[in-house]
Amino acid sequence: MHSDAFSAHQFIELALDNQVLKFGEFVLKSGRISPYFFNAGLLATGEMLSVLANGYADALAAQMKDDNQDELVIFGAAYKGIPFVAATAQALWLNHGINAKWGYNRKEVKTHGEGGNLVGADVSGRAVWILDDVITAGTAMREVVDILSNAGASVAGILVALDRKEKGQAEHSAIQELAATLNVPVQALVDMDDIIGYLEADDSPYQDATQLAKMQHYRNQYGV
Ligand code: OMP
Repeated sequence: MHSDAFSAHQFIELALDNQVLKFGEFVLKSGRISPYFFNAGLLATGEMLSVLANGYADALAAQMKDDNQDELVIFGAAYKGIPFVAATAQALWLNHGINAKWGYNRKEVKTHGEGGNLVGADVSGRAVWILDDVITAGTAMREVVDILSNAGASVAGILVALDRKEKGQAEHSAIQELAATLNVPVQALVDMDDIIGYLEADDSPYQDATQLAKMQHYRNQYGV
């Protein structure tokens, strides 16, 4: 199994080539109007899922260096975090020999069979790494933290594909707020500055001065 080191530049290019990352005008969950949107639902090929999962697995393996790796529990937030957590558990095993426990939530509570809204590894009493796609203002992530807390779990860390590096509830970025509130590492594979840096790069096939100006303007408005 080959596993190249994750490259933000390559990931951004792959995302643009496959319309995962798009430029235009998008209304975000926070109500902000953004000149770009990252749709992780379109990471819908074996190659893209592998690149993402290998990136998540490398980041987690680096975080776990000094800890007991057998204690690693990873949790995917419904819905988009679910395939990512499964693929990452596999990448951790195949690339790093780390046998992580993994689970996820479902949005609809099941009232028959085993019941409940959590699936997979038992998270009760465990410190869990949350995997998700994007952080903007941090609302989605705070909901996941509540789900875990209601299940008797604590948060060991947060890992997302994209940190849009935007203001959260106040002047700090959503990631900074989460890190400060929970006192855990919060990490992203790629952030808004990487995307701007990619657009500025001389060798970028997506060079576009108008788009770059819109991105910079948006960053001035909502960025930190
Ligand atoms: P917050 O809850 O504001 O942090 O927004 C994060 C969520 O917004 C993600 O989980 C996505 O559902 C969605 N989103 C994207 O998927 N891609 C983006 O580029 C921006 C958003 C967004 O609406 O902010």
